[in-house]
Amino acid sequence: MNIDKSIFLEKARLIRRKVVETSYNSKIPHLGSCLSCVDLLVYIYWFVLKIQIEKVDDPNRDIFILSKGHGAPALFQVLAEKGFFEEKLLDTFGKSGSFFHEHPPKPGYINGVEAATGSLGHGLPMALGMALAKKIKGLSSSCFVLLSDGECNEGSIWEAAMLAASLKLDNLYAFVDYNKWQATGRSQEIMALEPLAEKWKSFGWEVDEIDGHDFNSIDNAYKKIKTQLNKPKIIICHTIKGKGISFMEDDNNWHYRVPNEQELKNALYELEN
Ligand SMILES: Cc1ncc(C[n+]2csc(CCOP(=O)(O)OP(=O)(O)O)c2C)c(N)n1
Repeated sequence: MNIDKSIFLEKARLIRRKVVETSYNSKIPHLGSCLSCVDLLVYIYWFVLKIQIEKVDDPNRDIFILSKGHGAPALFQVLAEKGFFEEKLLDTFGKSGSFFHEHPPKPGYINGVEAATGSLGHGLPMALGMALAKKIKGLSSSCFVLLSDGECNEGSIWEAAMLAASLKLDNLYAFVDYNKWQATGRSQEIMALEPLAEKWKSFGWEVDEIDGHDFNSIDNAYKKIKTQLNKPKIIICHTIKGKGISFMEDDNNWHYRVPNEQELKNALYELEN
């Protein structure tokens, strides 16, 4: 089946615009972190997940967990755009009493949010448990998780990596948003991750490594690893923190900074042109 790349580009640009506006309005940070994973979220939600929004509690739905929970502003925009809830609810983002905040809350408060994340290192273990439950129940659906590179410093990631391979969980898929930065510095300098692909391979995972902003590369990698049986799968996606806005790209100040009025205007201008 041929899939329409223009949907990917159009949605990614729209989500980026909304994420920047939300950060400006709410003064909530992690803009660089959100922008680096927008393309992956769009690919996963528009082209991979099998979820009927009118049946979000269907036991045989696919599950997505945003393990890098600080990317929640991007996830919320994607969920709204997919119709999981009224977009208007996002006007409460960051406000007292709202469930739309810096990180996803526990399930039951926002349609489509499957796990509370934000404490890094927990999304993969949770997805593993859900993937195992699907196998035990004989369900055909899968679990997907988005990790960040700094998050791969967490021991819980590697414990889950070992167990998932040992359980042959071929219904578990991970994507790494490998933007090479953490909160305060370069990932490789803080705790060397490389050779990352070889590490996952040696833990028993099916691995591919691609440009995480290129639709065709993501699509080809996903279609290829999908055919692999008896192994969990991971796609290491090389990304750029702040992707899409020239003055934010690869500038880790945008981990914590929020745009001022002029920067907002400049960013929106770039996303229009
Ligand atoms: C267990 C844990 N420790 C520390 C933090 C604080 N924290 C939030 S974002 C972040 C940096 C994460 O870097 P990375 O995982 O590479 O994600 P990026 O923002 O670069 O996409 C940290 C340390 C956290 N959320 N969880």
